[in-house]
Amino acid sequence: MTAHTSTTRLTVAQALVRFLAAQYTERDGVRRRLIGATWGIFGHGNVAGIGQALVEYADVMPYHQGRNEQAMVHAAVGYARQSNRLSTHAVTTSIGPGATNLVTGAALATINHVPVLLLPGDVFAARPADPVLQQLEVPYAGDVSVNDCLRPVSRYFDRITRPEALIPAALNAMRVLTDPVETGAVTLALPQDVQAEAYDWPEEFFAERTWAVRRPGADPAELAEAVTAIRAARRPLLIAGGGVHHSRAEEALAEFASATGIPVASTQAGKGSLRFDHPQDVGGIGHTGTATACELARTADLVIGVGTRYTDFTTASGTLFQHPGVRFLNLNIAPFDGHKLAGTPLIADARSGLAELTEALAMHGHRVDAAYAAEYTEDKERWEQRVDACYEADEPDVRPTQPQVLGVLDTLVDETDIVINAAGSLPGDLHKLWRARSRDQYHLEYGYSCMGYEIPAAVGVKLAAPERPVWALVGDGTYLMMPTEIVTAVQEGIAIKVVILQNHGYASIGGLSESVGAERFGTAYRFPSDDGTYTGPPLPVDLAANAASLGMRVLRARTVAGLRDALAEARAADTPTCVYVETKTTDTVSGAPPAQAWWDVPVAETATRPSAVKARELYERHVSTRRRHL
Ligand SMILES: Cc1ncc(C[n+]2csc(CCOP(=O)(O)OP(=O)(O)O)c2C)c(N)n1
Ligand SMILES: [Mg+2]
Repeated sequence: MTAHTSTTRLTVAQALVRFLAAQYTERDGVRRRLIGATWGIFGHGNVAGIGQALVEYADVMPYHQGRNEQAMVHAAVGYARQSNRLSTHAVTTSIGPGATNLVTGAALATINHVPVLLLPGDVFAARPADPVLQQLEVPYAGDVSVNDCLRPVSRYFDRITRPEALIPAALNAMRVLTDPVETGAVTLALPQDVQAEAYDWPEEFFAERTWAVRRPGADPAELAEAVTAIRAARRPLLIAGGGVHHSRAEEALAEFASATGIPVASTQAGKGSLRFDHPQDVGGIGHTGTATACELARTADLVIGVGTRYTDFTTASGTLFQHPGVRFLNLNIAPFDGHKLAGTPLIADARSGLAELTEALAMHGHRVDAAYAAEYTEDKERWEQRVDACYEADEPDVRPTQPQVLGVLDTLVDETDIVINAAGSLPGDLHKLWRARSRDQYHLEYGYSCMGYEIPAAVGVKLAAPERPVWALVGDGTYLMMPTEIVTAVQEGIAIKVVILQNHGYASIGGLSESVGAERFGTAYRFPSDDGTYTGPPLPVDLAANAASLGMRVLRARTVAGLRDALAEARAADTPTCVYVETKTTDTVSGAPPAQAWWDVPVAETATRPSAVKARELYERHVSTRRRHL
């Protein structure tokens, strides 16, 4: 330390908490706290370090008490996504199982490009008495701890083995969290002895620091090439991905679509980029998409991907785009995604890039053919009628189907409501059916499709948007996976709404299992029958009573009419409220329209059971339609 620098003596944990409280982001003239709060579950490895620092600095760093470490990450992701990635939470854990419980949450954050800061405790750096409680011993590598599991799922990983190493590590962590290309889970593993160690920190380390979140514009040559490609296309289709939301490019997209007449389909992460009733919105794309979007994709000669990763659900596992001369133009801030499907890259922020495209095309007065526009307008109208038919419930006194539950909710929400889901048969139904009324109403986590994300994410979303109705829609299997953060919602009076759709097991995987010749094996929540399969009576499990036991107010809905009353009451509630409903099963998985495009789930190449043999024949027919775009 140079003589003229003033210093403050603090522990590493205290210094980190003070540092985090002074970090800000700025974009489009809006400045906000980068780390809005810290979630924590304490044990050895953080109780005396970060735990002590959080009580010492409670005035500058809000704290939330979690129940499960994975759930804390989900809450942080929900908060960050609702904050347009400009603010997030930190998550502190003890060493060992508390730390490894972070892995699933970290993978989810990184895959979805959502920032979260993870602070797992780690074994002693000085190693005075190995092994400590919960320490993994690796005979061939003395520097490995269980926290190394977090390396592949983190966009930045560092282990703070000396106090002064915190300075570059903390700055790198902030750089990655606020970088629109790099962002995801950032892990600073904190050996428990180092957390408690004191050091003389330069005062500048604690000064307020603002991280500008950049919006790079397009390279002129790439822009010119993009304009040429769009002008030459007869049947262009735009696919809006999650990047449109991250960049807050929805208005720029609406202007582009209105000006050019190019139809816009959306991925799970991108849905809501256009309002459902925008003339160019053709709904979800791919395996869970609408007939309108899938048909346009099959015949498109130019696919303009904006902020999309082109997952297998989007591309129907490589079978969706069938025009012989189809080309891809990819507007993406990440070169990695911009080059996918041998596309023409347009590397830029989605909002900047779309605005530049709109302006350049306007000079040519570019617009798609009227016949093309008439074609998708008609198809869009036809799909809306199918949605109406799924939503309608003629008999108010019987159990609703799953789409009818969505239909009732559809009549109650306005543009302020936020609907959260991640796994089961709901993502498919929602992608096909949901009418997104505002840019952030549709909150699907489908990068990792992690059962259990919904309830903790709702808590995080509600913390970021306290005035808005926030709904976690969960299947019964998903509810059982992670109801833990209900307790946090009750403790802190976070008025989330949880809707449990009971169908006695994994309806989605059951349907998939049947289609691949696995005969629904192990997918229903039923007692075993004589042949050893679980096909006996349903289990006497009462999830409504379970939610009530955790402190939630619970409304049981037995009929369509009862559901309407319960959802309306839940919507008006200002305390955490649960609606429990048994859904009626139908011949498709849930009563929604069947898949309009394929999804590759490899089927047994040899089997004795006829169901599998038949499934394989169909599988091979689908595989033969796959294309490699070069
Ligand atoms: C953590 C996790 N484990 C396993 C899966 C695989 N999986 C996807 S959907 C599903 C079943 C979901 O059941 P439920 O929530 O009841 O919804 P339903 O299928 O009945 O609509 C499973 C096991 C997953 N997505 N996430
Ligand atoms: Mg279920």
